[in-house]
Amino acid sequence: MKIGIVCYPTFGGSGVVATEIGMALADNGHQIHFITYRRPARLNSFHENIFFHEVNTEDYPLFDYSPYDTALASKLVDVALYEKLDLLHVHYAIPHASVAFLAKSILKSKGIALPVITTLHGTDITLVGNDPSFAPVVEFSINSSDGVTAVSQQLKQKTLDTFDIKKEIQVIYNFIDFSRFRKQHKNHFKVAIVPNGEKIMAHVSNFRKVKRVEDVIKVFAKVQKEIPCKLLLIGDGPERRNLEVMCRELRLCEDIRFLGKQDAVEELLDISDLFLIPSENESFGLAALEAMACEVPVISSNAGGLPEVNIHGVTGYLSNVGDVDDMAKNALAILKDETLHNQLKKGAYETALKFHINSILPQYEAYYTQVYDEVTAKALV
Ligand code: GMT
Repeated sequence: MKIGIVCYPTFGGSGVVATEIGMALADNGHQIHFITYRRPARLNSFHENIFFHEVNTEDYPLFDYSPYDTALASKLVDVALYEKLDLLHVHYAIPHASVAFLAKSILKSKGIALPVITTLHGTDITLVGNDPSFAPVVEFSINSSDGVTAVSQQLKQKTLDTFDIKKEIQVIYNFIDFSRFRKQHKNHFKVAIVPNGEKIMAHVSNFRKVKRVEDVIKVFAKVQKEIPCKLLLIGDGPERRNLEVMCRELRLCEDIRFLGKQDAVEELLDISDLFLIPSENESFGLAALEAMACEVPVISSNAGGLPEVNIHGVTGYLSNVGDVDDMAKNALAILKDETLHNQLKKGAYETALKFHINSILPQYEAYYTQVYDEVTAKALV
């Protein structure tokens, strides 16, 4: 199939998932056209089946903000027409689902039916999408998509609870590529970070408020009082400055390393003993899954879809949002008991296997075929 993919090209989870899907589909022989304002972060090598179409917005003195939506819609029409796309898959509803509807309507006026699938990722429903300034457009554009997927059962339910949805939503979970995320036993790297054999706790995110990274530091501060350990904070975002101040005030700078955005996250997960993700809201928690694939148990909140990924007592432990005492208690229980730690490492890896790319990708391919057949049949009537 010739598939157009629209996503945010950043390190955010939706962009990562979109890029990984596109690259895996290209390996399976599909022709993939990424359409976005910058080359996606994880799209860093040449592939004969992958094409990238950059969306340029014209600067004009009248605009305080360049009209990206209009430029994207025009580019979608152009790519669909000249590359003869069979299907368009847009990731993150805002603004991609409504822009796809506009492009589809323009193409329809030219006698072309372009099937559109929207994948809902999380904050496009839970945080940004239900804001009154976006909600009517989000609801309309979800209902106007030919196919809709959500990355967890909880996100599907949340979408149905929040909006008046007339479409069937198909749950297709996030997935993991084990050729990249796996235990690699690079102990020389570990020796450089913890020369005295301290335990390593890690957190990966884009440091937005919703991630509650301050809880990661609070948990670490409690654990560190009882056992020698270091904390790796991987990623960057709006909360970083506040977090740095917090580390200074708690006098923890020596033991907490802000590593910024990293391409090879798997190498840092590989040397970690425990992963923390205490989010206020998390539709799935791809970062937790990546840790689990590297055999790292997870301490998380029980928000959103996290209980579908981090299985309490099997892959790590869940606590209520903000309950840093419980999270610290669980972290200490794991780090002090080697037998429990090994048991949870095994549980984390075995659970991650259920989200293997080889099981999840065929679900997308089958759904593409189903939606394509439905739209084509309707167009013939
Ligand atoms: O919140 C992020 O880290 C980014 C956000 C996005 O949409 O870019 O991630 C969401 O999508 C990921 C991929 O489907 C999910 O694994 C994350 O759980 C989800 N984040 C939230 O719901 C907060």
